[in-house]
Amino acid sequence: MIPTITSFEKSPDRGQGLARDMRVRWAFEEVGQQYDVRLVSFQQMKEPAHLDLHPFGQIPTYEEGDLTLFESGAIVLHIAQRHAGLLPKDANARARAISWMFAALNTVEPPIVEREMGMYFDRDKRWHQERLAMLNDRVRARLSELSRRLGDNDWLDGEFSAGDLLMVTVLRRLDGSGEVEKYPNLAAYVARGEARPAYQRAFADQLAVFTAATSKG
Ligand SMILES: N[C@@H](CCC(=O)N[C@@H](CS)C(=O)NCC(=O)O)C(=O)O
Repeated sequence: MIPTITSFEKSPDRGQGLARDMRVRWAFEEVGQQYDVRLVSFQQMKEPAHLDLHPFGQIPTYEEGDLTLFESGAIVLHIAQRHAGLLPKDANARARAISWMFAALNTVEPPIVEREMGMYFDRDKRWHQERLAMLNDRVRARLSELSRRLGDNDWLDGEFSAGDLLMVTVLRRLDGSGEVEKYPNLAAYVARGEARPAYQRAFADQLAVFTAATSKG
């Protein structure tokens, strides 16, 4: 049975691959699993049919037979556990790769998203600049720590894993800010992820959705 995921009908990122379905698409491509995509509008995401799949009314979701999942990290982990290619076979190495998945989503992504939200929603507040400075510091602290740990390695812990897949998508959320570029090894790490054929296929597919939606008007 081919799994079905949900994705934005018209992504607010204009097809830059920053929406969280990109991680899931990339994971599918890495392991060679076909998948279907059901596009949803912002309105549909808040309607009962979608809320049955996703309690918070968001994308992505995953459906396969009688299994429904939400949370991009849980979905990527499920794919990685089902197929070879995203988690090492050795039990300890596998546990470490899963630690990196959590680190990406639980330690590195939160300050990045907090900064992003501040930029979108608080620009007109009188305290915005002061808060932004604090949010930038928090992001920079994480980038500096991550850069130190990555060092000259290609990936975070041995072979490319689901931990790298999630970390690269998280760092990509800083595209255009110039923050990642301050750490050449992190910029090269993101570029290595983006150069993977599986990433490129996933990126092209989500961009095609946005392009089709835009041409329809
Ligand atoms: N922690 C969730 C976050 C999901 C999320 O924030 N999805 C965004 C798209 S990237 C969304 O659906 N936003 C619309 C909304 O929250 O109304 C995950 O990783 O899946």
